[in-house]
Amino acid sequence: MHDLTGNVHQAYIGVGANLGRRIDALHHAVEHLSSLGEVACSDVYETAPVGYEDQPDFLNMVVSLRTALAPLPLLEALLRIETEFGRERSVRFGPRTLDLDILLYDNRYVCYRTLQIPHPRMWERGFVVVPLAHLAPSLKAPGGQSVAELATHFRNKGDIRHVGRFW
Ligand code: PH2
Ligand code: MG
Ligand code: MG
Repeated sequence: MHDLTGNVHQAYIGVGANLGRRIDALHHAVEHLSSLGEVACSDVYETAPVGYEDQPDFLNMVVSLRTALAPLPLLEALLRIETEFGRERSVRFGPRTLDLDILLYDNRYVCYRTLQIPHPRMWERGFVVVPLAHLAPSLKAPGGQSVAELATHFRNKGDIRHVGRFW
């Protein structure tokens, strides 16, 4: 899988699931992301729903993906992985069997109609920042804090519970 340059890019993918067998969804995600490049996985967290609150708790993790895919082909590949797992799109922020979001892609800013990178809400979401801190603790968030520092503000509030390391 190569972009026009053949270079490898560092992407971080947010993974979430809150319907059906949630751990199977994460397993499906890791297996298929592995076919797009080299992966490294954060620990898994169980998190209270953010945004639309009347829905089950999520399992969340972040996957580091080193891939030659450019942003839009990567997005298309992620949507295919979601659909293969039976994802249907209905309520925005609502329940989903599998959600794969591109959080970061190198140091790039991308703004297409269908894709914005960095993910526009990632820094305010503990379910993203806490697992990201496993993979990229010293990366700088927009306010200048490291991801590790930012993660401490979200931990220990009871809405982000450590489940364990599966991969
Ligand atoms: N995803 C959303 C909306 N709310 N809440 C949690 N805890 N975890 C998610 O992955 C999540 C959410 C939209 O994608
Ligand atoms: Mg999402
Ligand atoms: Mg999504």
